[in-house]
Amino acid sequence: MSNIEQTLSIIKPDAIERNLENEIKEMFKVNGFKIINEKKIKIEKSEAETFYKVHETKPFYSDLCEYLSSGPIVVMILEKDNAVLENRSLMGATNPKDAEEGTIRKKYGISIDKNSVHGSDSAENAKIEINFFFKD
Ligand code: IDP
Ligand code: MG
Repeated sequence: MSNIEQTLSIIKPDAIERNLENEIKEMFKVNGFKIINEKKIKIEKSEAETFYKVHETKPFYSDLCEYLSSGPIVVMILEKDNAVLENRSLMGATNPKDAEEGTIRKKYGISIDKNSVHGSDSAENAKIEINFFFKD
């Protein structure tokens, strides 16, 4: 049975800065994702704090929000069968050191904080995150 879903993906500042936007989008496309909507934006730290609110008690929260708001990012709505899990698997582990061959983070990630991409971790959070960036 098919389970077409949408998920939110972000190409983070470290990847945009290294001009990896098109290569990363290509990885999504060859892996069967459709880019339904996208925009390149720069967010305020306060917006990053709202977006990453689930992590507010973590020691890295402030640095994480500082980082996500440090430069341009590309936010995208990706669509595919089981998009949420499929995207998590294409992204690879949070720490690029632990990411498997063929994943985006293995290929492009620099470190646990500069790991090139964000992806929603559940269908429920995907809806919240898509709504956060694409309200209308
Ligand atoms: P995810 O991006 O794989 O879903 P999360 O645990 O949701 O990982 O963490 C959100 C982001 O916070 C990560 O992508 C990474 O950039 C950063 N992060 C997670 N754990 C650490 C850490 O231990 N030190 C520094 N940054 C971290
Ligand atoms: Mg996460």
